[in-house]
Amino acid sequence: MTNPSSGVPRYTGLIDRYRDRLPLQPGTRAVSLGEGDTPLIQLTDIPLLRDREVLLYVKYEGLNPTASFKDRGMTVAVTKAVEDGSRAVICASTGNTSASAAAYAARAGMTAFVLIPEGKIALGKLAQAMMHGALVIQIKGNFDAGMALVKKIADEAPVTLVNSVNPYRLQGQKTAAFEIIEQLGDVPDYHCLPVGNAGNITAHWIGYCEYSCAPGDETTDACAYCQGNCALLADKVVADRPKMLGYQATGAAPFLRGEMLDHPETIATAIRIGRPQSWDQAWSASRESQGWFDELTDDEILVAQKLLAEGEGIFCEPASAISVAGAMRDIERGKIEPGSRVVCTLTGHGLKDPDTAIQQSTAPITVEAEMDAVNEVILQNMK
Ligand code: AN7
Repeated sequence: MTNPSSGVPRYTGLIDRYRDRLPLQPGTRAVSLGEGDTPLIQLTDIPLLRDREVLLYVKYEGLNPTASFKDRGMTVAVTKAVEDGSRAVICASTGNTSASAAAYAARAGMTAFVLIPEGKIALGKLAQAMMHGALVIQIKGNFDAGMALVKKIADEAPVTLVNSVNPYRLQGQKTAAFEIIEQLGDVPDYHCLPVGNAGNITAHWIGYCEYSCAPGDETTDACAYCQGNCALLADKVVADRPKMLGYQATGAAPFLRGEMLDHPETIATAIRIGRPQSWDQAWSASRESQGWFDELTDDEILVAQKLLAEGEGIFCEPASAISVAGAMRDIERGKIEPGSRVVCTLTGHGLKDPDTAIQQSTAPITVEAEMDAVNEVILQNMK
């Protein structure tokens, strides 16, 4: 549909936008909430970036309909589930997947079952899953335990698993890489992501490979996911691919330890994951792109979250801030060279986790409702 006053087609979500690159039947109606088309914002207030002449952009995925990147994968997974005649979806989640699954299931008129680790998901995410009418099952165990359970249940019961082991999730999420290339007009040199279950770094690599590949090119591990989509275009969209940098919280860093962990712990509950499902694929993305994994402490994560919020006006959740924390450290160390163009994905909105935000901020000042009292405080605090 075209807007009569501007002539610009109304944006109706990423399935309509990228349908020719998604594995859906031609006539299928998209289950969509208008996801995707998120802003790519350049950071402008950080002296280190000026010193090193690094252009750092954040892809603000918190501006998706349920306030995280999960909506990109969920629109495709739920559309496909409807196409297949499924009536219910199930997932394990550290919070954002459950919020997104609940919303898209509501949109599709399906039932959503979500398993979450008791007491370990941020308040906003819990509110979303409950409000959208999902059946919320809290388990006395972590995400990894929930994941093992839902995989078994989906094998036996007529419910569609919508965790990122569902290949349609990754197909939807790859569109973030397409958007970045279109917004920058080129590929970035580095792409920095938080890594939990490792689906998103895998999906981005699929997207970057698809846009930089043409029939007859050398085969890479990403070809296993591309499904021949490269052949849709006679020419490549871009010539290169970025180096993929994956960052994990120190207490939940299986990629740094080189093995799965049983007791992951971090304040960034979204990435409190010890047994990533896309383990092999994420290693491939890292190796093939000549990128790396690194780890950051909870304190470093919170410093970056605050820096973005106070310095740039961008509020993301703790797990998201790790991408900027990691990028800044690697720029400082020179691992990311001066003059580079870097994109960091801010995977979820800061409003998801109000508790962590309030705990690390200055408490509001309470005064009498009188001019003198308010004036005094203002004068004391003028910058
Ligand atoms: C804000 O919701 O796994 O490496 O169950 O919510 O693709 O897992 C969330 C993951 C990063 C990690 N940032 O992405 C879930 C879940 C945020 C997230 C990640 C998540 P993956």
